[in-house]
Amino acid sequence: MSSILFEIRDQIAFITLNRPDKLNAFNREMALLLQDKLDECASLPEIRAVYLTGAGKGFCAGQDLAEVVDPSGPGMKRILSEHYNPIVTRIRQLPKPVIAAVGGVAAGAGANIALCCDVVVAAQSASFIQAFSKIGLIPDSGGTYFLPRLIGWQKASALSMLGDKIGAAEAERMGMIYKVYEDGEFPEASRALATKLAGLPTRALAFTKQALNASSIHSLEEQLLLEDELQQQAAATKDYSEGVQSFLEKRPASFKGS
Ligand code: T3D
Repeated sequence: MSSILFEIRDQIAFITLNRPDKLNAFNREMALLLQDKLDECASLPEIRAVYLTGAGKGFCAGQDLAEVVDPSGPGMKRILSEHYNPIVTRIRQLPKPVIAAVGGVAAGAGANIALCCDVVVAAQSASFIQAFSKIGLIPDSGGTYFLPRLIGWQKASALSMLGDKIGAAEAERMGMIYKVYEDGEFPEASRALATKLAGLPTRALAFTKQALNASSIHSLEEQLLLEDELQQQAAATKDYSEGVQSFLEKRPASFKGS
């Protein structure tokens, strides 16, 4: 069985981290395969949203710790530069919305890969752990970038150092994630959200993502210029014409992602 399951349905790419007996911890094979699948998502125009989840009871327990002590394993340098950094970069640069559907524990790199997605939802019983300090590491996979921006410096600092386990409801309260669903509702509700994202004007969402990516390093003046530039591009899309036309005709819009 492959460590990544991949299926395209109704314009959504469903990517499932699939090492359930290890809580979907990343080994090299899984990390490289995920990169391939994200590339496929970027290149196939029929894909308009990506749904990233984990098989079984966990989302992802971060790095497979058995692999780090394996003398034939990739080693720390390659784990970051060839596994996690390219995954996070691909997710942030993918010109389509990526939803992380966290159905169980998300720890270490698993937590931070979830948090770099565009929309993060979780089941009530899911949890998030910056597990790094427990084994003498620092938060990677963008943790030191995204976490303070999501929940503020103080909470990010405390969670990174203490490695507390945060339940989904608290994560939602803190602004770490978008929404929590009851466990029974979670699969259907999170897939419905992916369906909604796939039906929105895909190019406008891509421009929105590009603007948000840039916002943390830009001055207000630079950001206003970028918004102007991207808004011109959005206004040239067919979906923009359809959005305006459907409003004037008092009917639901039918966006095609073009
Ligand atoms: O060199 C580097 O490491 C650089 C890369 C760093 C990136 C990172 O992600 S560092 C952080 C790595 N992750 C962790 O430290 C988390 C380790 N896991 C845990 O602390 C716990 O498993 C959890 C809190 C996530 C969940 O606890 P629990 O009690 O629900 O499950 P469990 O019983 O601990 O785990 C179930 C199985 O999954 C178990 O296998 P077994 O005994 O049934 O055969 C466990 O060993 C396995 N497992 C869970 N996490 C990992 C793992 N196996 C390998 N690596 C893991 N990370």
